[in-house]
Amino acid sequence: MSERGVPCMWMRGGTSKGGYFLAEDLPADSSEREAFLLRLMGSPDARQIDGLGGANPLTSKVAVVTRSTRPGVDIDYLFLQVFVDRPIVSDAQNCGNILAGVGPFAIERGLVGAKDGRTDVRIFMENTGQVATATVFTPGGQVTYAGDTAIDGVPGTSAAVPIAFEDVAGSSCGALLPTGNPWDLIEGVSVTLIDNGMPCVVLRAADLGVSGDEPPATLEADADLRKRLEAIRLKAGPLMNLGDVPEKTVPKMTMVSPARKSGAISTRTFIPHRCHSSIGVFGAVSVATACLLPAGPAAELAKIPSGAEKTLSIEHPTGQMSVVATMEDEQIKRVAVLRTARKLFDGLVFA
Ligand code: NQM
Repeated sequence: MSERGVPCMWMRGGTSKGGYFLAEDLPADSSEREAFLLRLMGSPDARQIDGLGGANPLTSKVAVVTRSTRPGVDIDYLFLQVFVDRPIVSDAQNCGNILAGVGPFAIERGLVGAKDGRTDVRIFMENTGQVATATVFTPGGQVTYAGDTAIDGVPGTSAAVPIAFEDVAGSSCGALLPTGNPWDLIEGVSVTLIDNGMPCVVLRAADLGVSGDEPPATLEADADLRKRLEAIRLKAGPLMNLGDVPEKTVPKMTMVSPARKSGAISTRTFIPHRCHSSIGVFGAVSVATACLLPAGPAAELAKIPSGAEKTLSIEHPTGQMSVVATMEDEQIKRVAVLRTARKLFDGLVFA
């Protein structure tokens, strides 16, 4: 394996970065594939010095892509999180940021034919068994990454990749509200346990003694805060049908506080042990959904726009992520986000 090299594209997808592979180029055996990906990223090692990982969970990610045999779907996408400092490769969560690069990658590898202008790519997300539609900019039938769309958390601009989701509720927990309640009490703290694409525990920053607009590094340095968040998370996992979660990257822990700018709500998210420099895509969708519930820590703080199509800007440490929710009978019918992606490298990797 190491001598011949393996075809790989390195891409930024949204505010994350990682390796994109065709499934056929990776070892078929899952433990061999795991060993390969750990060597590729240089894990376990906090600096990932002997690999391509960027020493942060957001830059230690992998997409495995294959042509789909499912009706109405173009490609299947499996997301793998390669832990930085532990020898673990996990498929227990999805990633909507890495998803942004999957459509362009599939077109570039010839799995999907491009139209002149824009090409819709229907993507089955294997981690959660749900479908997303990504729209890729393809003038003249070629993927083009350059464009004028800016997303917070990424410098400069690139071509827009709008992504729409239908029915992502209960992606990993079996139900939008796995306990059936808009809020529960854990360790004396009011929490919303929610999964609209990503299992999240939503709780008020003030209930944990922080204001909720601290920089991620300040929050990460607060050992008491981290301990309280982890104690709540370990109890939330089984309640969310996720089983025991000490070795899992879900549920995520999102602390909410009133919006500081023009958004709906302000967030700081532990994913779950490092504080996100922005917020995950499905994380933002789940928090936006928590804002739209009849009660709970987010619903009580959020500023909700009127109308059937609601744009909720979720504020995060480096700006805002807009989630557009289309409502029907007071339920969310469809959710859309805007991302960008960029090809950084295409060649052979050695691991
Ligand atoms: O929630 C980080 C990211 C993510 C996941 C994480 C993501 C999502 O920003 O859809 O995108 O929460 O682990 O890439």
